Amino acid sequence: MMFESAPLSPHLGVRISNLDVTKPLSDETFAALRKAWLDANGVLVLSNQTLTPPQQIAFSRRFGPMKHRDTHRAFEGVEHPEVVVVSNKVVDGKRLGRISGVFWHSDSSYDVAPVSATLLYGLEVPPAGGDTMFANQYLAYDTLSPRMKTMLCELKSVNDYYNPATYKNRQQVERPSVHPPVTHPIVRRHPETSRDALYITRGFTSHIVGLPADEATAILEFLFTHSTQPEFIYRHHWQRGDLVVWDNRCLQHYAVNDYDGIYTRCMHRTSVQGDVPVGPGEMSRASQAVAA
Ligand SMILES: O=C(O)CCC(=O)C(=O)O
Ligand SMILES: [Fe+2]
Repeated sequence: MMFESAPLSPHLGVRISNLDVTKPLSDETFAALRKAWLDANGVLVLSNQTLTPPQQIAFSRRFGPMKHRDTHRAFEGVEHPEVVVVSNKVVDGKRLGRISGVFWHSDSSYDVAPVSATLLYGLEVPPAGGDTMFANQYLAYDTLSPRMKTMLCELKSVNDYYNPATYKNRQQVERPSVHPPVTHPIVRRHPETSRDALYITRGFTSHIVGLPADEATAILEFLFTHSTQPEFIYRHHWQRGDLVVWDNRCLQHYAVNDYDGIYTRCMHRTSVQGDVPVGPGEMSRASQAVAA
């Protein structure tokens, strides 16, 4: 057997317990790992890893081209531009990294081509708290009524890094010119599984294109609550050495900040460049155009 796997919750997540990702992985083993990740609806936990930043980068590259740190990020952390330090640690009076994602979101959904996978490695984890929650967005879509699905498949939303709902958390005084708002389909077809998932988040989705604000707010509020209900969630309690790989194309996540000021936490984060999101309607129109 290439590795042992065990489900983490009924609807998402798989733990791989006996694979050292610093060792050369054959294409066959990596393909099996990728399949396990997709089959587990996008949460892969690789336990007991010991990773230097170059080793984490090398493994992350197996998932696709690396995304470099955004230039606006205030904390450089380690010298590799592919690695972001996610931490509340203070060393010599300076913050080592930043805490991020303390709201439901999908990574970089405010970008035209958002990241596909994010890899977060737990170097120093609190003895309690500091969990990360993941919500299955295939299930969020599948459990809507047929009429709601039909309506949402035609709609696009506006996604904004400076969404007022979360902007207050960003400690920025003025809105810089980077990160203009972008539009994405509300229902996203996953490019690898071809399954449809909801693609809105309370963190970054601000409007619905073509709807008045009051209608959009009511629909979005319903979707935010529906898509993050407890039944759709796996809550990861970190062990030191966990490497968690999540799929932003079919998940939302939320970094629970219940530990800051009590315990320290330090993670290394890499992310993989993804595709421009495409909705089911756009797919069928594109295939009709090819057929015509
Ligand atoms: O710190 C975490 O658990 C996750 C933070 C987050 O949202 C991210 O790194 O994308
Ligand atoms: Fe995140």
